[in-house]
Amino acid sequence: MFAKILIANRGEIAVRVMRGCGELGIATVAVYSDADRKSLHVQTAEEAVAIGPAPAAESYLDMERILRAAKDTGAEAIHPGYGFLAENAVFARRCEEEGIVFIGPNSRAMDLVGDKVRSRQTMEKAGIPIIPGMKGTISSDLSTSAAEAEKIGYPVMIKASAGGGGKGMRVARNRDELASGLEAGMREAKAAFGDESVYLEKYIEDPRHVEFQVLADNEGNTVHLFERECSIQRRHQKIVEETPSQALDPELRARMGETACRVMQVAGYNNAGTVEFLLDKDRNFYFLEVNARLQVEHPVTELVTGVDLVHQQIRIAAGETLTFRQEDLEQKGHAIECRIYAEDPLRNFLPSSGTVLFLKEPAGPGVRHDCGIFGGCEVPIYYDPILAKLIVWAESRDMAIQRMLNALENYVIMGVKTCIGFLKDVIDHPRFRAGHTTTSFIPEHFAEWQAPEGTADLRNLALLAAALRSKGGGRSAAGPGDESRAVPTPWSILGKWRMGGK
Ligand code: MV4
Repeated sequence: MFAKILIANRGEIAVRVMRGCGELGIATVAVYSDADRKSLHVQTAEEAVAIGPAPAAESYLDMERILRAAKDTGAEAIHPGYGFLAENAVFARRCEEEGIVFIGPNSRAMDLVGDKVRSRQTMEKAGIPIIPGMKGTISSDLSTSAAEAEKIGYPVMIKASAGGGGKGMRVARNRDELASGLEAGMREAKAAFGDESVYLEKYIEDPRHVEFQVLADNEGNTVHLFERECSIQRRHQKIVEETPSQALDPELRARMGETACRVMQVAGYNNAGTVEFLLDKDRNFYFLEVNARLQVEHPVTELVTGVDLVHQQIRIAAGETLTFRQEDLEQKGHAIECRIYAEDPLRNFLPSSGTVLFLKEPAGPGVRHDCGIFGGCEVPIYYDPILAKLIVWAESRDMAIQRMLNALENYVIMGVKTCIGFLKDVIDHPRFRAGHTTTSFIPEHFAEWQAPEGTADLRNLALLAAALRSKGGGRSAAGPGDESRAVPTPWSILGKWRMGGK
């Protein structure tokens, strides 16, 4: 087992991985940019190495700086987290060359699954259900494309070959829409990926996005840890995830899980990975892609299966074999995750930065908060705006929903704008409560969402005023029932507030 691991990431995932290392008795090394000098992940690790200025390209994406930090501190392995270099096969190879263990899949498997067109072809050959579509990429002239589209049958989806995350995607329901969709799709693909090539697939109407967590050790033992329902997305960004999915029954779950394991075996994959599927209203599922990293939403799987995925990643990377078989794994209860982003819902979810003036974390039975911030820390503008994840577990989905709403109600972040208010309305929505949510749920029901005016904001402002005053007044904020204290506190101010602002 490793004695020391370097975490090549920042924010909540770096803190979470450090916690996993600490539980295994492994020392941790943080790397940080100038903007993150005082951040939580730096304070959490035993050692910390500055790797450059704020821009990610000069710090968290600088492979040689990170490798140098690992060698200088004697770290035997690097955990990449998600984003940054997590799915960069060149970095995985550089680690292998330097004799440093990359905690993730081998670089050959990463190359294969990272190439959407190549992995589609590989999976089709292996009999994995893929979305019906054309071979290779489209030629530019319309008549050939139109012939391809006729063969597939409208509606068709235009997709960027180099793409992902929905960039360059267009739906075409007829030849006219195909012409305009191809033009727009190729232009967007060129701008986003420097590669305008696109291909056509059958458009799956209003699908669910269901993914399966897989673990594979270096001996080829492969298991799935069931599904995650990820259909609640805003502009291809997942915001709420849960497991089990309301759309699966045991038979469909077993078929999809077995398929996910087969995808990973065909890809020669090892370590943790996720197989993404689209599920249509007739219970047909189609392979979409493999995510060769630990996902943001991994905690819901951990809460329902009792398996710590970071521990498993580290053990597999250290050469250990899985200690459980598929039949040993089961889902218990229900888990829901809300992603807490520093975004301003009143300004079209524009990223928000600044100082966290006040943080009140949700807590209680079945409440997990994977958090990358603390009261007083800076939220820089340079990186992905995820601040934390709020995850709940309960015996039933209805209880998990109630627990999540209570937790969101008791979650206060002052100083930067967040999507907490938006999340409350999503979780409380009748369609969510009923489990009737596909990928069209947010666009259809929250396109014009506005934060409810009124006490919530005023309440938070009262908290902020008190927090600032108690910070300035030199006396710590008193708890409830200390109204007599000189320094006004959130509680003393709130005591005068009754909901409704009377
Ligand atoms: C599709 C699709 C429907 N039909 N492909 C989204 C990004 C990438 N993960 C693939 N995605 C999709 N591919 C076909 N042929 C639906 C999605 C999709 C989606 C599309 C629009 C808006 C939100 C979406 C969320 C998940 C998946």
